[in-house]
Amino acid sequence: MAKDILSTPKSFYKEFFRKPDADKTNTHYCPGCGHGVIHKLLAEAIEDFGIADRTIIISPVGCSVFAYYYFDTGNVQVAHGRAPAVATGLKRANPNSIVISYQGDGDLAAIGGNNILQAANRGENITVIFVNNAIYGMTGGQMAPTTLIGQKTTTTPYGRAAANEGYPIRICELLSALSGPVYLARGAITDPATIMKTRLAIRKAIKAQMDYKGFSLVEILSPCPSGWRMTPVEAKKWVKEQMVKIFPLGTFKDETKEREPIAYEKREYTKEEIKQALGLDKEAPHFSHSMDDVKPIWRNPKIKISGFGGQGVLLLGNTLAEAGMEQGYHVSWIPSYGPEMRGGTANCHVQISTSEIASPVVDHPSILVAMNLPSLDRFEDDVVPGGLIIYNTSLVTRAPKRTDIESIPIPATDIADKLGSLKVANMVVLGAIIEKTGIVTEEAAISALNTVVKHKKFIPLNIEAIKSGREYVRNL
Ligand SMILES: Cc1ncc(C[n+]2csc(CCOP(=O)(O)OP(=O)(O)O)c2C)c(N)n1
Ligand code: SF4
Ligand SMILES: [Mg+2]
Repeated sequence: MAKDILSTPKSFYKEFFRKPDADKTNTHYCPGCGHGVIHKLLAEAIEDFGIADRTIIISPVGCSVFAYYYFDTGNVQVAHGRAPAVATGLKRANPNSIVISYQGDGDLAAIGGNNILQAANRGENITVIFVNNAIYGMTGGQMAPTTLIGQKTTTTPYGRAAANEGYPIRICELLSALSGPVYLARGAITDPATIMKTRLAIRKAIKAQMDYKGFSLVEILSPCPSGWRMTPVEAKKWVKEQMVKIFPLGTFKDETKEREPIAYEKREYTKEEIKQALGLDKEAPHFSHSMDDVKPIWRNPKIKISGFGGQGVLLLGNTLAEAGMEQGYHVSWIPSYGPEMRGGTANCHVQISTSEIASPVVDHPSILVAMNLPSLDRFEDDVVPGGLIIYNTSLVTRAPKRTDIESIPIPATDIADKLGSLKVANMVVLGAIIEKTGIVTEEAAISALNTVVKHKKFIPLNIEAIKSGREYVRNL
């Protein structure tokens, strides 16, 4: 027995080779943290059920973000709160997989509150391990939806007050009201007896999924000594004496016996049907183009387009990518949103390539478009030697400092203003790109506009702006 308790489950890595630092045998969790014990209970269940090869564990944002260091299973890392949505996709694409969404209370009950509600309500055949430590552990101890009344956190320094922050959300009780879930239980890991009950609950939840019975969730009250500013012993005691009062342990729903297994419709599609469904069966407009005619440094260009939110940088990138696609190339386009909308830089990354694109990220562009000064300040140094910077002199008040790049100054906003709308400054720049580099043709760009511009009545003005940008660069 002692050997069993101390041994490493097979679905757990013995050494955490994915950890970037030299220390490959210790977890990244704080002493006394509950995540480690919960990981072990989960790993043991996966091993005992013999399902490691078809299990996918979803680690979200929070202290469990690095779950993939530990589990020798499939792993997917997802955006904050979105694990139930990703789990839904994974499960529906492969109903025979075992999908386990491993989420903290901030992740599941705050930012992902609606995600979990909807997945549970749909009765998705997934298992959720919900680690409730009554706080945002990873970010230093802010209040979570499950924080107790009176509990001090960095965002409730005087203690959570119901009048101000409302009451702790009881997820098991809340989900019990829905018809979708088949199994809901709450456990803890404070002493051997509760650990054994939690162990059983985890197994029951996974078994429900294996039997195609529907949505299962096990909430586990888990100590966070660092977030709570307690010793590991005090933290355990606090779970037992305080948390359990608000979050009683037990089974809240168990319909595993009564429920009929979900009968997934077996759907197999031919390649042609898939193409048809995705609209890829139609002949795409094709414009002949050869990258050989492009100066080597701009061939298969990696482009970064940056400016204020509202300057149309995303649309410009989209148009370029679409035009590249219409010329028969592989393309990628990824936008970067964020606080930029409030005054920094919004940017997008575009690649147009004769070969497959491994990663859409453009860290070192061969072409940089700077629509405003912060964009030039931020990205100038990243441009590859010999690369091109096109900058909007209407707003960029300095020339690039680099001497190993080419640059095109163009008063895009002023030209757009003369054409009647500041909004087409992006298309003026597109014209400049076309004229200077030839990476896409004007015909392909105009055709692309038909796809990317929603209101077709603006297309003629956009075309005029492209032509103006070309003309400006031709006359430089
Ligand atoms: C979209 C987004 N918003 C906010 C954050 C910052 N953030 C990182 S972890 C976290 C809270 C995690 O708390 P919880 O889910 O309870 O996990 P724990 O660390 O307590 O295990 C937050 C808000 C983020 N990474 N992404
Ligand atoms: S901060 Fe809390 S939840 Fe995160 S590793 Fe440390 S003890 Fe665990
Ligand atoms: Mg938490």
